[in-house]
Amino acid sequence: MAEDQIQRDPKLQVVEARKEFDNEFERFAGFAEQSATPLALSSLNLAEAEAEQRLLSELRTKHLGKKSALAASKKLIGRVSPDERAAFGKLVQENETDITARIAQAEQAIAGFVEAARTERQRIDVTLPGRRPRKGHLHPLTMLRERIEDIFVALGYAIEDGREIETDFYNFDALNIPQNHPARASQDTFYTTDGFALRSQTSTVQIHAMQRRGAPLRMIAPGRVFRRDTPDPTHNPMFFQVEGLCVDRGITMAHLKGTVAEFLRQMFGAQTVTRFRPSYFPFTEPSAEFDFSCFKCSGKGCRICKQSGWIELGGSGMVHPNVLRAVGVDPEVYSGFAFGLGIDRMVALMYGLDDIRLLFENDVRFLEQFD
Ligand code: 2NL
Repeated sequence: MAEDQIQRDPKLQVVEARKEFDNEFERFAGFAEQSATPLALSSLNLAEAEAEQRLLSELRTKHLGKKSALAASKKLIGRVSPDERAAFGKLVQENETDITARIAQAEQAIAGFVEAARTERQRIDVTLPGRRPRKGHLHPLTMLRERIEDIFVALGYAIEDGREIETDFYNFDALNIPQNHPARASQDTFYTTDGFALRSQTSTVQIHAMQRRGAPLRMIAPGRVFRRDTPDPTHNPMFFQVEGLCVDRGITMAHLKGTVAEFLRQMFGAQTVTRFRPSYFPFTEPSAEFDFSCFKCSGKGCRICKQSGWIELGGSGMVHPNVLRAVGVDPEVYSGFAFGLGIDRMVALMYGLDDIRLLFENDVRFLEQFD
């Protein structure tokens, strides 16, 4: 429509604007049908309906806003010739009423639909069973370590922890391990920087504890130790150990035997019998290895104890005077016993594992069997 024509006939401007509105409103016309859910809406999903809602809002601004053709027409009312003014005013007015009503109707319908769709999306079936969280549990090595700790804490022992990298003094010298001992060789020990090694037993923790606390002292030292073994079903270069230490005036081998026997009774039942066999360790004198009656067959002989009725568990002995001297404890005043056992070996035994490496693969299918 040519500009000058509109200038000459203001009515034409109103009619043209109305045509444009009708045209653009077309897509929303179906929303306001007089049925519960107009077909035009029911085919939309929530996001689509919300998009329509935005478009409709833009349409309202365009046709009813300050910059609309309608607003311009309203300003024109005072400028048309007096004899045409009433008719023109009425036309503009009717248009405004009509457009306002139609937009409002469509807006209401679409708002109702969006509201219902949002409610529907949030609907939950409270009778549905909940999603059960997958519950984890401690590693079997941790479970056994904690059982051992509990038994010794009840006997008055402290639990001590320490570093995994040690100097030769803590790893060997203080433990009376001679310079030429094979354990010191780099074939057996993981050396890091010059003069440092990964601890090959948790005795290192006990040496630190004796230096720090002096005597008397009762403690256990559970922890990770490292040895340069080639992995096989019964060896792993990293494994877990508990060592125990009791130092006081008048401590004898009888205290050692009573303590180890009581620990094993609490571990495997009151009927458990313990036996000691003479052995040798550089850090104890005398030394003994200990066995206990098989928890499976009570000593009759079975697959677990290899028909012997006994299970070998660890080593022990009376703390060597040189060890006490190395940490500044007078062996003329104090004596002590010590013992050590492997936690991995014990877990393997108790669960009938034929390969201790399973404990370090962290395969959940294996680990979840220990729940
Ligand atoms: C074994 C043998 C043993 C010890 C560890 C120890 C610690 C200090 C002083 C004296 Cl600080 N001894 N520990 C004593 C005897 C045996 O372990 O078969 N372990 C798995």
